[in-house]
Amino acid sequence: MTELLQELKDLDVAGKDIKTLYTEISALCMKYIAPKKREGRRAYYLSIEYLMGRMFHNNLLELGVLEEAEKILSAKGVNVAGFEEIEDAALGNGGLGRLAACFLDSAAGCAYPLDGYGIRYKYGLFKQKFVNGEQVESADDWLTWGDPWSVKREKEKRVVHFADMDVTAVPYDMPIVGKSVNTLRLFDAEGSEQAKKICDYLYPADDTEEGKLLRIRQEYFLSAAAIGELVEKYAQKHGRNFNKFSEYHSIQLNDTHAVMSVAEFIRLLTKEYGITFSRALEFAKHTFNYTNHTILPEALECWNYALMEKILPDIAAVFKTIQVYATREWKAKGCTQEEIAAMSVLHGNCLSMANAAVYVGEKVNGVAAIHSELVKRNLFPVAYKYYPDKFQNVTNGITQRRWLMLCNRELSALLDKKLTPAWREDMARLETLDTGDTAEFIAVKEIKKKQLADYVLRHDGVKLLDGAIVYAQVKRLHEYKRQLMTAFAILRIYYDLKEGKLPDFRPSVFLFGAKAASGYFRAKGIIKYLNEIARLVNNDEQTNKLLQVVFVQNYNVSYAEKIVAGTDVSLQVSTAGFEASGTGNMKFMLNGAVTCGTMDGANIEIVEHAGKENNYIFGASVEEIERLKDTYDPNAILDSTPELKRVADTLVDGTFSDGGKGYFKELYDSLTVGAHWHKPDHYFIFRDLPEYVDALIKVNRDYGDTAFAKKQMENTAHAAFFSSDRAIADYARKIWHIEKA
Ligand code: 26Q
Repeated sequence: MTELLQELKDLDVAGKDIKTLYTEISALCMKYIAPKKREGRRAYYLSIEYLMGRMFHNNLLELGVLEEAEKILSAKGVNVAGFEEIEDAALGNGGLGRLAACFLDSAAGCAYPLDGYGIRYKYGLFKQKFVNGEQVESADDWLTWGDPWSVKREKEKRVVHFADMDVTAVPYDMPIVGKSVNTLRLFDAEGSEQAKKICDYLYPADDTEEGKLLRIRQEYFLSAAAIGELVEKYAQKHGRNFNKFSEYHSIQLNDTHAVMSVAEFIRLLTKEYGITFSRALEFAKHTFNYTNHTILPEALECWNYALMEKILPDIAAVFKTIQVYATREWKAKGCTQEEIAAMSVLHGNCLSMANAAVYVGEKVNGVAAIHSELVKRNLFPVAYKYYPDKFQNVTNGITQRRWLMLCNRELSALLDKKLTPAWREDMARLETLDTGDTAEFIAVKEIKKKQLADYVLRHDGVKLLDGAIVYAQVKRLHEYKRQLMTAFAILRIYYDLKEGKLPDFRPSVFLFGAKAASGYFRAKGIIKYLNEIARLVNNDEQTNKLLQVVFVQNYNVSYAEKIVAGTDVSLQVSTAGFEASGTGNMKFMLNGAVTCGTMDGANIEIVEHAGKENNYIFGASVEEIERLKDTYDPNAILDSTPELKRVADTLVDGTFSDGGKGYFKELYDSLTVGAHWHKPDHYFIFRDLPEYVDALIKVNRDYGDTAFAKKQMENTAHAAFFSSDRAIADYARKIWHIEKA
């Protein structure tokens, strides 16, 4: 890379702004990145989301020139901190999209042959700001920064047919750099105005028929563009005999959003290559795999058959025929009518994308040990009965390159000093960290907290309390994640502080970051409520040196990089059984935060590795929640616990105003009355709240001892398992059967 560094030295920077420099430096780097692909079996990741974040620092790191390049540019008078303003590529929403990005990073990093396919949305996930404490959304026009890391492949465009229009899918390739260079191929839609709309936004609202059709179009557009290409390339090489297709391809469906690719594959083989349906189905069964990311019933995609038929008659027909073949197979196995109904791809007029994925998928996996058990036991029990070998677990992971080496260079340098840089290639070496020696670790944490505070001040205009414990809950806003429970816990602490009941309380900052889906009324209400709590608490002279609440705006990958490094306590408090895995929990752990959380998702494995004694675990287990379901009475708890009632009542007693929007009353009713689709407090906030408050106070008491810093270090020391390098190796071994180059 000496030539690249020489080119950087020769670069004329005079009078150029950050955007121009970004474009030119990225272009220089791209000259040195060439896809290195070998023939043979490859895996393909199909995902509707990719939450890549900034590629600039990551790619320079992978090219091995990051620090040297920064030195060269600084010497020329460039303010390299300016590159922190580069817009994120936020073509995703949350964990599922970030997981896709981490997996691509790890596959390239470990030289596994894995390419990604997705959609090149014109606008990423909306930008968020708060006006009067309420979320205001605006378009995320990420392309104003250009897209210097992608190459448009005009020649490889292909046409995707719908009954009412043709759309041209134009690929843009983003190299994924590591030991090998893989490709993320994102398709843009060209053609009529209506055609172009397909790639405008991620998850367009689907509460109207038009919205649903647009979602179906997106899913098919991705599926048809990707599968069309793979099938065509195969045929060019191997001819019209598809016997060997599955020897060369393993296709991973990231949740159900690209399940139409199964139908497209069968459609192509039967219509264009003269293969029989049953053989095409057999080939599909050896090619596709499905990862489930949620057991929430409302997130399981069902498409109305007639709706799909309207714009994709052949695809709808393939699903119908799959149902016919499946039913034959199930009858031969002796399944009952109920069992067949439970596994059906088409029942009534509903096409179940999950059931299709389970039936056709060679392997079906959950994303953490407990989640994979629930997938078998609660979500697909019948399929598990008849196809037990399909079901696998692959616990999620995160890339240590972005989530430690890039976001926490200070801790990385300390690990280099203590362990030699060998840990960078071999994360297992973290286990040998001497966690009794906390002084330098504490010093690093202080630096990262200071940097976080500077960032929050710049972005949100809020000055964080000096020397405070930082507790953070950053993730999509969802009721099951229970940001509302944290709100109640904070109020409980606030009232206790005012009444002098917490004499030795150490200054604490509660940091939130989350976007609420645009049509999700309650999520928006929770944001407003937390912002109102922040206003009350932060302006109370009696407590505001001790307790601070900050909800940062526009939480995204780049913000997360600051927060995970500068946090002491990671809040992971979902109702047991609902968080499939969580991956933020792993990022915090790696950066030396303790987890204050429930026995849910990957938290369970985190405490298995890092030790229960080094974390703060509370709340009902999955089994207890299951037992509680029928008898749970939140109102009885409120009536017998005045401290809880007092905080819950702030939703309706005039303590806070939601500006007449009705948010708070609706939240209150969801907890005390329920709604036509659920019982009161169906995420069991009042069951877990008292234990949660105790856990938070215990953390507060423990903090400041070297024993607490040791706990934090123990988390870093046992984080190797949560590297996505390990997760990718698991997929490679259990599911894809691919080898490192
Ligand atoms: C479904 C139907 C209709 C419209 C939208 C959706 C939809 C869209 C996105 C459903 C779910 C998602 C995203 C889910 C997600 O991000 N899940 C998270 O995946 C992570 C990676 O496995 C896990 O760590 C998290 O626990 C899980 O919540």
